[in-house]
Amino acid sequence: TSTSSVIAGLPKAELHLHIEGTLEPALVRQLASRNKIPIPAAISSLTSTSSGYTFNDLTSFLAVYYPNMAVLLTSTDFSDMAYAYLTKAHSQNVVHAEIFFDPQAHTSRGVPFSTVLAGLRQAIIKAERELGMSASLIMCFLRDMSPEFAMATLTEALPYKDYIVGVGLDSDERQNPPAKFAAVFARARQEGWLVTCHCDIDQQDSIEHIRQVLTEIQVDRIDHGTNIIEDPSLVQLVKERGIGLTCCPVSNSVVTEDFKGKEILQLLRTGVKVTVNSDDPAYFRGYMNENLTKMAEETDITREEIVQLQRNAFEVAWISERKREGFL
Ligand code: ES4
Ligand code: ZN
Repeated sequence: TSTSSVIAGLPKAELHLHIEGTLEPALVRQLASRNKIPIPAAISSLTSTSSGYTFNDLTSFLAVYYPNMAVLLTSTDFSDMAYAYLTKAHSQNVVHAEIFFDPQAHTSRGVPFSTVLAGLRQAIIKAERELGMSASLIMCFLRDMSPEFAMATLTEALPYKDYIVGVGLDSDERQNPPAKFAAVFARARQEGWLVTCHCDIDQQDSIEHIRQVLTEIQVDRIDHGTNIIEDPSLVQLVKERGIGLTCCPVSNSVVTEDFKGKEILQLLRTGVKVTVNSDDPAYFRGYMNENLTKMAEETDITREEIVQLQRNAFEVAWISERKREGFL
């Protein structure tokens, strides 16, 4: 069998996926039309011959990503977006997905928190029933907004605590260190939520940010975090604690020059619980299979190691031990 059929056939868990990053251009158009609002500029400028969005860095990506969210207004919009992703993931044999959502990107536009959550939750329930999939929600705070807004968002989420498995930190990392949100994450942990933070690749203060999430925030996972390879003592720490790194090679290749395949593989071979995920698949044009295929085509990863990436994902997934045993 070919490597691509091994990849396609593997039961997979996806642990680093922004639901707002699954808005395909066709769905943006459809939701704009349904809500009788203008098609966002980045979409209307796409030519019929191009297959999708193009970017070359994080800034150019975020400049399209946030404006496109204007089409998301009703709980049905959020449900349709999430169900479209879950259907696509299911077609690639993803059996469990932990889905990031950015409530502040919606409440700051006047969409109620309850509308966002109700829609996402509805899609998850439908996917469990109709596709036999398992999925959960991770609420992310926008690090380029204030810690006060993050804390207010946390408070707003408390009535829905049981519908959210944990909290994360995303958006623009420049000048926005994890420590800025230490009090927010301390409160989240008190409330019983699990915790993860983005430590994007090749940031100005990558190692310092990774140190902060491990020692000041006490994360359970790190999103990206690939630069940890520059500091053997931090690598040792994540190994000892069994902390997972959710890496996204296709995303890396779009927002920087380097997909970091070599580093991802080296960390895997060192025994770090590395996983491979899609991040914003509609924008970066790669769902789970395409991310694993990129690793297979552009590194010397073995088939056994591809299987190990998925074993890692189930091992560091935020699920009950009973459910974990069922997957492993
Ligand atoms: C993101 Cl690629 C990336 N970086 C930071 N924040 C994000 N949110 C969604 N995608
Ligand atoms: Zn991400």
